[in-house]
Amino acid sequence: MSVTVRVPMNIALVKYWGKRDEKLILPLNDSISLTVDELCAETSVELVKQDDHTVSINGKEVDLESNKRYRTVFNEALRFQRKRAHEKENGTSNNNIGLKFKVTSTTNFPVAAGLASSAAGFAAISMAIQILIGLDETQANKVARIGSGSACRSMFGGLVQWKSGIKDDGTDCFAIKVNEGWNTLRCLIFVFDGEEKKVGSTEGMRRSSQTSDLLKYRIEHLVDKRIAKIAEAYEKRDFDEFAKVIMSDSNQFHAICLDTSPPIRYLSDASWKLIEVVEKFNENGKRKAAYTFDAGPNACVILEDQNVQDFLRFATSQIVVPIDDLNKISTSI
Ligand code: 2P0
Repeated sequence: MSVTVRVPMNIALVKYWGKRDEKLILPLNDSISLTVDELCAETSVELVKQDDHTVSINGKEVDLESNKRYRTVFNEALRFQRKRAHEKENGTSNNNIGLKFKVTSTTNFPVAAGLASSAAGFAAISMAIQILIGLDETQANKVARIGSGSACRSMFGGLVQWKSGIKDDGTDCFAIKVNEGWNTLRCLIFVFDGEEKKVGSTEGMRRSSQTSDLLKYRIEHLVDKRIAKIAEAYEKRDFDEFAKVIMSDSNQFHAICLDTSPPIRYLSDASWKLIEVVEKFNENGKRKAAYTFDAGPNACVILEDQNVQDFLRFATSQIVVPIDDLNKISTSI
């Protein structure tokens, strides 16, 4: 049997940065994200008779020796399956013994552009496996998370919170849906650079959690308040407050990267130009657009539908490079 799912990416509004356990991928702080419906990974998973698991992404075979997380994900899923078989039938039968996962995945957005493709990818693998071998929701969420931390937030639509938990075994660490239905929200993605980032998230998080005092301050004093403010603003459809918190947290995340030793710089001159454009667009009256940047220079601008055209016109008049050359991806949330 083959199972095919389509799973969207998500963009963090209050960022996850730092792990309390690198093996189980347990974060130091809660984070909250928006699921971006139209940017998806479409993934088929089957269990077949072959020598080893295989993964193909956009037609390219993945080397499972240098991308070890896939094997971790498959082994954990099979462990859950064995556990269930044992509980149900006293360990007497497991029909899938000797079978290996065959994963075929395509994304409708550039994988190397730092657009959280791994989040959509691992969430899709995990959801397909969930259906294929019968995992419960908590198990599937864990399987996604150990593939890529932020993947556990892609398993729901709308506004999603990933709870860090405090337990060492991670049983209180999972994502939950907070709210959905702000149907007029849109997300514009500006791809300034399609190259892989110089400092990967895993290394960047490790460095920041070891050296940044600002990271500690943010976790102790700001993250929970910001998540509550985002949830409240979303509930009230208060875009002005929503945008204020999103931009503060993005800026502080990049300040933490600079507060890291050696420092990490993810934003480029183009990113800064975009920040200036959004700040200028928001200058008079209430905020109508919010930028947020992950571990790379590409921008995600969140706005309400009625402001998209105005923003694009304004941005085109401000940015020297024609907007069509920026690989703009317009999508709904
Ligand atoms: C986030 N990022 O909350 C933050 C903001 C990047 C900046 O989650 O090591 O690929 O697999 O847990 O999930 C990127 O990190 O890292 C990320 P792992 P992941 O979206």
